[in-house]
Amino acid sequence: MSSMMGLKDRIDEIDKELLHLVYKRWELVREADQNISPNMGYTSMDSWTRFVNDFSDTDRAKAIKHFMTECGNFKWESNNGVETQQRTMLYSREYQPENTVVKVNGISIGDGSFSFIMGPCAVESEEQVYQVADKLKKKGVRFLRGGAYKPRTSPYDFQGLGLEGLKILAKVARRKGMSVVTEIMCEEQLSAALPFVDVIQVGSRNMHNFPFLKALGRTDKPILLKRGLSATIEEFKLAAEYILLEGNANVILCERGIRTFETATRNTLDISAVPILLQETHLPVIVDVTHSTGRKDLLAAAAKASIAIGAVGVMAEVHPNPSAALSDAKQQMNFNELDLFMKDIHDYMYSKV
Ligand SMILES: [Mn+2]
Repeated sequence: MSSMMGLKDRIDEIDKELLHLVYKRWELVREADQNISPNMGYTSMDSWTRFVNDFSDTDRAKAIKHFMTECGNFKWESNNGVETQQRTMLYSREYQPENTVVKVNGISIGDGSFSFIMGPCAVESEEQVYQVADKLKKKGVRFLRGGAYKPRTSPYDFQGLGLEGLKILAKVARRKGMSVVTEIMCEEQLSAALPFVDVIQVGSRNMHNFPFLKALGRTDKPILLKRGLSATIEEFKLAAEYILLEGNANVILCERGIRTFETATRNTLDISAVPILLQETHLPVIVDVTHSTGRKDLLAAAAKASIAIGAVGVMAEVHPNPSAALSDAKQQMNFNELDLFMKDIHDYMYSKV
C-alpha cells in the first residue's frame, strides 16, 4: 500500500514537471505563432506531430498522446496511419463536459435557473432608468440592461449618453440590488466603464472585433457575447474562443437573430442555434427576443420557445413610454405589456411541471 502511495507521489511529481514544460512550450509556441509567417510552412502543431510520429516506441508515443489529451488542448486523429493533432476548443464539451455557470453578484446564470435581462434600449435619464428598474425589480428581474454607448446603424441617430449614462445605470442598479448589463464598444471605453458594469455586452456589430474580444478576455468580468448579424454558428463559437483563450471563462452566448431575406421580423430568430450551441459548447445560452423579432406581439412567444428549447435566459427591452424612446421606439414594451409578458411566461413555466 505504501509503495502504491510512493508511486502515486512520483507520478504527481512528474506531472507537475511535465505541465511546467508544456506550459513553457506553449508560451514559446504563442510567441512563434506571432512572429513566424505561416507561409514558411512551419507551425508549432507540425513539430508536435513530427515529434510523436518519430517515436518508434509506440508505448511512449501513446503515453505522450494520452498526456496531451489529458492536458485538454489536443485530441488525436489518425489519417492513413499518420497521427495528427486536432485542437480541442476551449468552448467545447470535449474540453469541459459540464456546463459553465457564470456568477454575477451572487446570482448564477446557467445553473438551471432562468434569468431575465431587461431594461430600456438606451439610458435616457435617471428618472427613466429608475422607473424601469423599480418596475422590473418588483417582477423579480435581477439584471438591468441599458445602452449607454449605442452602436446605431446611422451616425445621425442618438448615440447614447456614454459614461454619464453608465453612471446613471450603475447608480440605479446598486440602489435596487440589480446587476448592470451594458454594451461597451471598444477597448478605449473599457477602463473607465469597468467600475460601473457587472456584465459586459459585446454587440452584434462587434462580434468580429477580435482585438476587442482579446482585451475582454484579459478582464475578469462576465461577457455577454451577441451573435453577429451575419455570423454562422461556427464563427460565433470562435468569437467566444477569442475571449476564453485569454483566460476569461465567464462567457454567455446570446442568440439575437440573423439577417435573412425575411422582412416580417427585424431579424430572423435562429432558434435552432440554441440547442446546437448547448450541445457543442459548455457556455450558457440566452435569447434576445427584442432585437431578434423587433415585434412586441412576438416577444412572449419567442421567449416561451427559448425556454422550451433550452435557453437559460432571455433579454428584452422595457421603457416607461416607448413611443417617446430615443431608440427602438417600436419594439420596447411598456409596463402593461411587461405585466402581460411576465404573466404569460410564468404561466407557461408552471404549466410545464
Ligand atoms: Mn435596442
